[in-house]
Amino acid sequence: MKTIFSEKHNLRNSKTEMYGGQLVEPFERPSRAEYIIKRVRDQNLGPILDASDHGMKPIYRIHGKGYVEFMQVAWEMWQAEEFLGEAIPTTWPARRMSQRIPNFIEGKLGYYAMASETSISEGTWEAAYWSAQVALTGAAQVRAGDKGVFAMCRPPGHHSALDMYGGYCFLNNAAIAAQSFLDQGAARVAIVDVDFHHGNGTQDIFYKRNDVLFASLHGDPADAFPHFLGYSEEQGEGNGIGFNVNYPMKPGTGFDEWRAALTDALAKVRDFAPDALVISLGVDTFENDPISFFKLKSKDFITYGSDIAKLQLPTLFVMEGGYDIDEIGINTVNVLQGFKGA
Ligand code: 5XA
Ligand code: ZN
Repeated sequence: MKTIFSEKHNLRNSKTEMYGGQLVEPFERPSRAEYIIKRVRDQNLGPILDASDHGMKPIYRIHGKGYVEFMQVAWEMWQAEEFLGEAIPTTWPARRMSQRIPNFIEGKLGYYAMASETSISEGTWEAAYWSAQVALTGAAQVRAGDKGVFAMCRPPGHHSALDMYGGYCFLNNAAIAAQSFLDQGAARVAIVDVDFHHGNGTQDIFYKRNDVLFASLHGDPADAFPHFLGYSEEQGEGNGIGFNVNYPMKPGTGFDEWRAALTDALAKVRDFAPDALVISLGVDTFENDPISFFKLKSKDFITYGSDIAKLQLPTLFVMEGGYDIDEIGINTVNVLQGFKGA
C-alpha cells in the first residue's frame, strides 16, 4: 500500500494549545507524523511518495474564498499587532450577535474559529495547504487503480468546514479528496469517520447532499469535543436526508460496541454503492489516548482495517487525530495492515 507524505507538515509547529485553562505544548505536534512514517517504513507497508501540487482549485470546491484568504494572512495580521503569543481567538459571534466579519484580527479569528485550542502560528497555512495536497495526491493514486492508499495528512482536517477552523484542523482534507473523486467522474462517494471526535466539518459540508454519504463514529457530543454537533438525530437536510449518519458513544466504550456501530455504518456504505470510500482515520479511539475516552486496544485496529477491506471499494485513508505518541504509529499502521491483509 502506498503512503503519501509531505515534509511540509513540519511547518505546522505551534507552541501553544489552550488546554485546561493553560497554554500547553500542543497534542497535535510534528512528532505524530514522524512516529507514523517510521512505523510505515519499519513494517514495509509500501512506497512513500511525496505529494504533488494540485493547486487551489480543489480547495475552493470545499472552502469559501473569504475564509481561505483569511487563513493565508491570519498570522501576518496577528504579527502586525505585535502581540507576543500565537494567534488565539478570544471572542465569538454568539447567540443574537451580529454575523458581520470584523476588520480587526481578534474579531476575524473569533468569526472563523470553532474552538480556541488551535493557535495559528508561522507556517500554518502552508502546512495546511500541503496536507490537502497529500489527500489529493492519494485520491489520484486511488483513481489510477490502487485498491487502498494512505494519505498521511498533517495537520488534520475533519473539524474544518466551509469557513471554519478549530480542533487542530484548517482545511478539510477528507472532504477535498471526496469532492475530487466526484469532480473526476465518480457518481457517489462515502466518507466513514472513525476518529474519536465527531467530524463536524465534514458533516456540515455535505449535509444537504445525496452524492456523499457521511457516517461518523465518535464520543457522544454531550461528553466530548466538538460538543455542538454529532447527535444521532442529525440525519441530513433537503436532498441530504438519510445521507448523514452519526454513532455517538458513551465514555468507556469498548471495541465490541464500537465495532457493531462500524458494521452498521459499513452496511449503509454497501447499500449506497459508492465509487470510492474515504476513511477519516483517527486513532484517538485507543485506550490510552490522552484526550479521548474509548477503550480500543492495538489489535482491534487490525480487525477493523480488515472489516473495511471487505467492502472491496477503492479506499483512501486520510489521517486525522491520535495523540498517544508511543502507540500512534502502531495503531495507524495496524489499520492499514488489516486492510491490506484481508
Ligand atoms: O479529531 N479531532 C481531534 O482529535 C481534536 C480534538 C481537539 C479537542 N480540543
Ligand atoms: Zn480526534
